[in-house]
Amino acid sequence: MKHWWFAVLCTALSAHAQTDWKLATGYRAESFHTENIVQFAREVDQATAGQLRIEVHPNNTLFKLGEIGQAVRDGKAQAGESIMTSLVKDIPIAGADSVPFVVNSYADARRLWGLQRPLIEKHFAQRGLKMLYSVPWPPQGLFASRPIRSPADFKGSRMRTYNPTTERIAELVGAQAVDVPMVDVNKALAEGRIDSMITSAVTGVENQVWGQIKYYYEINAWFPKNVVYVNRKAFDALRPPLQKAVLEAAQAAEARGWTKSEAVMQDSTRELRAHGMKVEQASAEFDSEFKRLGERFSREWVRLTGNEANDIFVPYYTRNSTR
Ligand code: PCA
Repeated sequence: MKHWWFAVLCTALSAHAQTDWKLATGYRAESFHTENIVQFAREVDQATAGQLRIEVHPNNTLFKLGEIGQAVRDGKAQAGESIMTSLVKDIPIAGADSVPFVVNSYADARRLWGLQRPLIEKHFAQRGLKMLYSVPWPPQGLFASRPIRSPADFKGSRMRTYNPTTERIAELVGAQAVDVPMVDVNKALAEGRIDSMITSAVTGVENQVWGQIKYYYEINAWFPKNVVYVNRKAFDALRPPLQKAVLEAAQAAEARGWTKSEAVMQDSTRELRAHGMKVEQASAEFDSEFKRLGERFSREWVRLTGNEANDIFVPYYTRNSTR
């Protein structure tokens, strides 16, 4: 039989009942992004003395990467992580970090994020979401099974794509676009379904691409970001000290994530080399032809996105980037 004090204790605790959030992500548990989210959740748990628990569901297990934004808007999961470019159909300005050859360094990427952030916050708020933080993937390089000297070398080959930028690039170079989620790249390679892809060194390492892919060109094409957000109603339902704990942990996660991304870039490039891959700069010919394609992409993107593109790129280019 329960003691009377047990009932009293339960009543006292229910004043600060535990809230549970589910956070959905499309990347593996071992991904540095996911590890960062898990640490964010741990910090929230500690700062709120267990009053807010965030359960992280990695690897598309709760919702698939492309469905997470809508699921969080609908309240089917309280929180989620998306790669920003997966939201461009609904929020075109989310694609600003995947326009090729705008950003060449983490310093540039930070500056771009500073300009993009208020717009992302606004669009998220309009859709019932609260943006928490954003962390970049390492720069996007070119993986290829054969040496690539000019964009013409892609003709008739199959290029793995993961967003509208990579799809358009495949089209512009005359390759067949093959959409493959990040977590299935190793499988697609083993099945011989792709010849090349543009992604980060760490994605190459996670998928152990060295069996089929021998070349990695450090073209630093763009620095795409993942963004972590929560359903606005779920956030508003928290008492103010809990909201504060979430925002503080989010700020720490963003700072930690950016540092980690840069460290991961270096470690992964080293690992590709250690597995016998040739890590090279692209030839001058490739570089100039590819940059021309990049310019064409930028013009198309600005036309499609309208004024908000200028809100970012005019101030961005007013101060010189490292490009
Ligand atoms: N890896 C993810 C997105 C960008 C990156 O570096 C992918 O390849 O899908």
